[in-house]
Amino acid sequence: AKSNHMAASAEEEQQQHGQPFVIGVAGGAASGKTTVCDMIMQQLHDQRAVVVNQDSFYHNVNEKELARVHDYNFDHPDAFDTEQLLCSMEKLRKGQAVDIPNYDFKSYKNNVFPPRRVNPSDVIILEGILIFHDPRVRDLMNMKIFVDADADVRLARRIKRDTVEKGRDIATVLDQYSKFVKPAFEDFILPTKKYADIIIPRGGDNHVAIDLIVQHIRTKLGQHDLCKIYPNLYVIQSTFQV
Ligand code: UZR
Ligand code: MG
Repeated sequence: AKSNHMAASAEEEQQQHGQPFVIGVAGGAASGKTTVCDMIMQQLHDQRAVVVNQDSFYHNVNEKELARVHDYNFDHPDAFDTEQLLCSMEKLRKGQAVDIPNYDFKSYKNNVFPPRRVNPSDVIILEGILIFHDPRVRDLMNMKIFVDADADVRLARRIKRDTVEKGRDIATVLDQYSKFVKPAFEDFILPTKKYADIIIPRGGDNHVAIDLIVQHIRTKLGQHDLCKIYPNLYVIQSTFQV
């Protein structure tokens, strides 16, 4: 009940103070989150919109862990610096620019220079496997999307992606999948699906779902733009709504 109350207040704040509209896009690794975000961004080309990736907030892997990096669980909630993610998101919500760490998947370090400068925007899309895990992060969101894809589809995509983009061999990818990726999906990612407002089947292939989501975002943005131009309109609206 508490998180419901917080979600409602995020919504109210967004409408009253013209705060950015924050969208969370979660889902298993290689489920199509990035594609969904790209499609939303394409359709919102006339708006100030930005994507923030949870990947950017991976902890540095230290020397001791690096020696046994195949035993390091990148799919666990503790692999991320959630405090820093929260801090960056809070600033963006207040309309401040932030520098977001630049994480390198090859060196496993988050201090690649330069950091990424993210400017204040009207729509902020936060994307990542575990962004629904921490209630404080969830409470920042005005809309929560879970991208659904069957496990075999995710595994097939992941093999392609990790061999082509990350130069890994298939044996390593499969090993990591059964050791970390699959258990973490079942233990930490799938249980957060219940927090979603919208579940998109077939990820980035689902054009109807993307169209509906973009329509909703435009409606919400229209509301807060009107409030900016006619500050009294909010009072009239709320009188009728109560
Ligand atoms: P998406 N990951 C890496 O492969 N290397 C890293 O240094 C950090 C993360 C993987 C991570 C997770 N797990 O499954 C995936 N592993 O990136 C999430 N192992 O990526 O959300 O884009 O699908
Ligand atoms: Mg991705």
